[in-house]
Amino acid sequence: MQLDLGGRIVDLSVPRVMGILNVTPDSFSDGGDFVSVDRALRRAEEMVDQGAAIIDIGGESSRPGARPVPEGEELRRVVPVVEALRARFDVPISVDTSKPGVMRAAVEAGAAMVNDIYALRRPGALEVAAGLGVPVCLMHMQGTPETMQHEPRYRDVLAEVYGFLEQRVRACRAAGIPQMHLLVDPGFGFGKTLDHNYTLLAGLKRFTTLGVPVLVGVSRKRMLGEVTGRGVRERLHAGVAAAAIAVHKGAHIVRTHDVGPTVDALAVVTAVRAHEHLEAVR
Ligand code: 7PM
Repeated sequence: MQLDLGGRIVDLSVPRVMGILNVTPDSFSDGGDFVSVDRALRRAEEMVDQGAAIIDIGGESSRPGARPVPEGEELRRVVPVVEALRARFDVPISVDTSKPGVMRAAVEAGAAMVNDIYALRRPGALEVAAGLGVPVCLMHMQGTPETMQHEPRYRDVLAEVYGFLEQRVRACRAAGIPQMHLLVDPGFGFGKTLDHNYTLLAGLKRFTTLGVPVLVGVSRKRMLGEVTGRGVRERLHAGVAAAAIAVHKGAHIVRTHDVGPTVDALAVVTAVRAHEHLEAVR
């Protein structure tokens, strides 16, 4: 399996790491200004040096309970960072957004991929993404970021998330997006209890039967905190373990804040996989 990101072919027969680059406001800056662009560039450089194959830029926090960000605000945060990154590094850029206007502006500025937690369900997103001609990651979410953690419910979480992604792949194909431009993601933490999240991780192999690359994001999430008792800044080791398990169960791309440690863990999984193949022919 491979992914064409603006002419750079990413070979997914080995697992790849997508580094998370948040350009949401903090106490130093509200995004878009020199300080935040400069800081984003330095963070991106660090992740590229650590082996990130893709940098995912997001300007809207999708944290549980988070409120939506106006489009103008999101554009002001994201577009200057895409342009600056594009000018300085060769790494393919993904834009983490659900807004068609932001998708279009980011791709015009040089982004090679769209990562959408709404799986192109927001009005106009499917049509715009199809017109852009770039790969799209379709993520499952039950509810919206504001409400998703209020009693998530499934009859059969694996079957329902799988069915949703299968439908979204079909809708995208019908809208003219080629299969080779689609990725799927079960959306860990997006309208899921602890039990739902681990059912999905344990059963992840099933998603590979959709015939498109599987991307996962578990980095620093509550599902790690709940089994370790650790706060968000202490979840590195748990996240690396979960990333290794996800890849062992078939994930092609791991989206993470912790690129270096994840790259090392995936090298071990890849070595084991090579020896599974050797074992099969011995
Ligand atoms: C606070 C809590 C801020 C959680 C941000 C988050 C995913 C994603 C996010 C994912 C894909 C995070 C999340 N998670 N996109 N965007 N898959 N494709 O932990 O799991 O980064 S936002």
